[in-house]
Amino acid sequence: MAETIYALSSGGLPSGVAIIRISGPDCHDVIECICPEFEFGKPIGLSGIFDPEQGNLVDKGLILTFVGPHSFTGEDIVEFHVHGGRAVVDAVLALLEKIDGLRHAEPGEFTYRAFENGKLDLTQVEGLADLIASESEAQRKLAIEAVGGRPRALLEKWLYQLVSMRSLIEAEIDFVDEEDIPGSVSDQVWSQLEIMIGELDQHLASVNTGQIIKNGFRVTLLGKPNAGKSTLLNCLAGRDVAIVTDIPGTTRDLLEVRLNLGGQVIIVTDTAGIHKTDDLIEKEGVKRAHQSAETSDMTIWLHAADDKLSMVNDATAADLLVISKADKVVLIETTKFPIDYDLAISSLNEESIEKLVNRISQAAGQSVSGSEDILFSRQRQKEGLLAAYNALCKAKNGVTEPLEVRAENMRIASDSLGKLIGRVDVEDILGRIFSEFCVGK
Ligand SMILES: Nc1nc2c(ncn2[C@@H]2O[C@H](COP(=O)(O)OP(=O)(O)OP(=O)(O)O)[C@@H](O)[C@H]2O)c(=O)[nH]1
Ligand SMILES: [Mg+2]
Repeated sequence: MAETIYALSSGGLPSGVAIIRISGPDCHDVIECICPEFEFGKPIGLSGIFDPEQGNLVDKGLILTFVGPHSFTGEDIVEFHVHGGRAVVDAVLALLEKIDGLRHAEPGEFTYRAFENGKLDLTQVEGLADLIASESEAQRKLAIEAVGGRPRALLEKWLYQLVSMRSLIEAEIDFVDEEDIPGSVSDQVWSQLEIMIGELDQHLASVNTGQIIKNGFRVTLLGKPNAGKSTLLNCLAGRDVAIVTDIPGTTRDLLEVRLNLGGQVIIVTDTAGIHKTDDLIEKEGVKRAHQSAETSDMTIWLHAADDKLSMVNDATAADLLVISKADKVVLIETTKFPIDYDLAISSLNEESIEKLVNRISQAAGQSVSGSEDILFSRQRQKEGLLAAYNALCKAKNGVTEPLEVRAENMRIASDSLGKLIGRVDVEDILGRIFSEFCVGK
């Protein structure tokens, strides 16, 4: 029988209210022991919490009980909503620690029990982890769809369809010698399979957008040394994140800032100035700058307005060509700069920075357009969908192969999809998924 676990489920202390949650078979005894005025099974009520040894009142709070299996974990659950003082929470936790059969929960253990008891599938567990970690509106929307079970429902539909398709093929294999079977039963399977492959393809195509929402829209600032990249980073962050000097080559490492623009997480990376150098450290910095550019969703090349030297080739490959230090020359509106640029900015001119922020925000928004239909955003999910897609394509295209081989490929696809909801052979990935949770969830 499972042990009864407890933990503080609400956030940092002190707080107005703190929630201590208990799950497991001993909930009834816990209530009897420390809340004798309350009756387990009553959904909610105000009650004193007493130290059973001394008989004194520890705190007074709301008690909620959920009788299993109608609870988050599927087990009996009690929640104490107590005053959020550190000493109050410590005292209540100390009471629980003394009760036989109770132990403190591990990170994610409540959710693990919900999964074990079939309350949540793995896509819902992942959604929950994402919801708790969400920083932007777009991330929240994506995560709540997963918690609500849309990916699970779709995967279950596909699994159901695959089972029925496979049974039709099995039937044809079994009755292959009987002459009165009209036509080929499995013919209808291949057209159904084609539809499923199309659906998988569509969801695979949207995983990248899901990943941008989940991991953030990545913007890399590039340019020659002294172009004003670090100054721009500081302007965007609204604080002094990067060291700024007039010495070329100040920045060597990559420096990241997370912004929340237009409901999306944007990660801006400042880089070392790109130029030819024999200095080992600078060389490494330039290499990292290029690597960051390659993995970004948007690159911005800064070219200082007072830099009369020619542009570096990389500039033209950037998504946005920005003239920086525009205050140094009378550039905005009046003179036309000798190169085609998208925007001119100056760290001394807030309005110009605002314009750049709008351009970034616009690009980020475009990168996730149509995101309402995105159900999958994790690498694990992408790999599972892709494995299923490949196996189904093999099954469909293997027209010269025996039916048994084609049916086997469909089974492989089922297994890949089953892994995504946690139905088959997932011991190895459980640890990774549940390690994302904090204690109390
Ligand atoms: N007048 C003016 N000076 C600026 C502006 N932006 C940056 N600077 C100055 O230009 C110099 C270089 O700025 P940084 O932000 O360190 O340039 P960087 O591109 O990060 O340089 P590295 O890290 O060496 O590659 C500093 O002295 C800044 O104060 C601007 O918009 N206007
Ligand atoms: Mg710099």
